[in-house]
Amino acid sequence: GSTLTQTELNDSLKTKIDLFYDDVIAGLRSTPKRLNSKYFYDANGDKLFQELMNSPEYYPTNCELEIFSEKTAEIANAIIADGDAFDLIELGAGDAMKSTYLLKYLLSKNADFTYLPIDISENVISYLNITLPVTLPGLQITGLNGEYFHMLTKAASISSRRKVVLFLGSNIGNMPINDAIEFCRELRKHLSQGDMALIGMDLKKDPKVVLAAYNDKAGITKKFNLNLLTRINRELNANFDITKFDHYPTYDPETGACKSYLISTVDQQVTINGKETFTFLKDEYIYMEISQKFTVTQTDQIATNAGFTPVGQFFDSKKWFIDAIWVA
Ligand code: AVJ
Repeated sequence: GSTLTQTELNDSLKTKIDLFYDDVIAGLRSTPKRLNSKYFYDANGDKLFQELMNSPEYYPTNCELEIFSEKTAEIANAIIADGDAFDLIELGAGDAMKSTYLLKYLLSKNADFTYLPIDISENVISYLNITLPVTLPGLQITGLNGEYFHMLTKAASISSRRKVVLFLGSNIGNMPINDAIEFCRELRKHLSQGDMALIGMDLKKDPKVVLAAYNDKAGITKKFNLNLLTRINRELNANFDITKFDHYPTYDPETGACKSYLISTVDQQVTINGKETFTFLKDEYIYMEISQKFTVTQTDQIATNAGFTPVGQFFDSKKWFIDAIWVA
């Protein structure tokens, strides 16, 4: 539907900085302390993630790029379906490098579609709105800046065409599995029968390979985590001393949960905005991020659980990553 839910309405009345502040305070007040990895991506975080994607250990992006460059036609044919006009919506589009393969192919086949990248970053959306029509002549693009479900509601209000939603990069893995299922249910609610989702998910593999990807030798992942503390210092007027936190990444091959923590190396206090003080004991941790790894069976179960039917599976040559197509 095109009406905002009460939560969407309340959230849209708060400024981004208020939401960030509320989330940080709530996370640091909880036991154990936690921060939300969705806040990693300020301008510096975006830059660090780009660096990480070029590091030898971080494999997921390369695997998914391989899928999109090698299986472009198969993916495109699966989403073109019966040739009707459609909206190709991408949640968290970033630099859209993977989707560009697909967009280029769809244009070459004269497919009738509009590309609607959604991203929380204003920079990302204005960059895509300006650059993509140049790289991809003839592309119809409407970038949407905001929260995923707010913008999905907006997308539905401007067009009633069939929807194909891309959610790539194993961004879904940044939620615990139950939250991921809830997220997919919510996605399903924003779609109509016959709409599709194309979801990229990182698969379980040699635990050493997974852990190395989140513990790179150059220390980019560590900087990436610490950058959130720097962001809180700058945007929320806090005084984290980032030299007094250590990065601790873990991977549990049993559950597939890859988690990262920042460990306080001393007893210390941090104040936010001159009024909220938090005590960190030596060795106390802040839970920063989960990057869940899945079995192929689990990916089907998530689809079914959320009210989708899995209809297609695309893998890289090492079978380290899956792009799955689900029909609503
Ligand atoms: C792009 C958000 C899926 O979890 O693998 C990379 C982010 N975190 N290294 C991931 C990330 C640490 C990445 N996502």
